[in-house]
Amino acid sequence: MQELGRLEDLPQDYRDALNRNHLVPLWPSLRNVMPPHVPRPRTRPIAWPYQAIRPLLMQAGELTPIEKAERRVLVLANPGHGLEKMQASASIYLGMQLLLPGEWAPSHRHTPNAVRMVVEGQGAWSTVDGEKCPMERGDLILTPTGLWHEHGHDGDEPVVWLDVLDLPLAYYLEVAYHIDGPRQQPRPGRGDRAYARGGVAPTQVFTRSAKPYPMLRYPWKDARAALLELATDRPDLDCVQVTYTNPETGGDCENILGFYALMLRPGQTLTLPARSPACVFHVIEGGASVQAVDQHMELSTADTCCIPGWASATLRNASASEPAFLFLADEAPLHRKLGLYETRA
Ligand code: GTQ
Repeated sequence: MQELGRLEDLPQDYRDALNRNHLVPLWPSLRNVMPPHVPRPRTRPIAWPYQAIRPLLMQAGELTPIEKAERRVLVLANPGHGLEKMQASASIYLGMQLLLPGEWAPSHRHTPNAVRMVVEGQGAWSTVDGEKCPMERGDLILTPTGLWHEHGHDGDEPVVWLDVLDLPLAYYLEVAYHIDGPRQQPRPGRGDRAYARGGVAPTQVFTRSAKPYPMLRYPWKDARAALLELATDRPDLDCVQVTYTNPETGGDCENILGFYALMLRPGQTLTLPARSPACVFHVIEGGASVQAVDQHMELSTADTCCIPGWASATLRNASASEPAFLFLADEAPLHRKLGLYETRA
């Protein structure tokens, strides 16, 4: 490949003249912005053990009252992007949020899409668009773009959940903002009940759905049962995975990030091919190792890691007798919509 001219090859007075006129020569940077054949992600493979996060999060509970935080979150920041950028990957933000008994995280709505994956504790709930969603371990709760949401806690132990947002993308696009709102009045009706059974969805012929996001809570007990049944039903299947979908359209449950639950059979090793989107793994039950790029990450229950796009990953269930269950988030819906989605053998 042709070596291109460097900035240093240009006379200083010429470079100064470019600067003064807010102009930049492309050729010294061309190979950097479009490297040959494969991108060079800033996103690094990195793991955040829950054991390291939990005591610091509990300390935040003592140091910072909820009124001073609104959302008491420690952000899982990928050093490849610089910690201050608060990015796990190019488009994914991850945060571990703590709500203590009796606390209330006030109602607001914002442009970024969010989901919560409940990590520990009982008695908390999120009201999303007037729908009160109980938060139990492993539940996935959506707060899609523009919908009011608030979090409350009627239990007696700390509740922690993992927030996944497309905030880095919204911020980069200069569309990120929020609006504070009044306390919500929960109304009757729950999508997680109306749409509880795959294959039997409310008929859309006579009345169009009133809601772009008909299902806001995906109970873990249902996703777990689906995975176990799928594993039994399809012994030939390597990748025992379900996608969290919009039950009316069958498409991804949110527009930008994709969410999935994966079961590793006892003793299973699964290699996922390299794909353009970055991916997050969070262990709901059991333990697993993730090998990607030059990193080997041992994950226990409640641990989280991310891997860059364009890298294959090998997952291994740490147990020979029990299945392991993982929650996955990736940038695939975004890449597909942009026509940028790729897999590499
Ligand atoms: O719970 O609404 O981690 O607005 C970051 C921003 C959580 C939330 C985050 C948020 C929230």
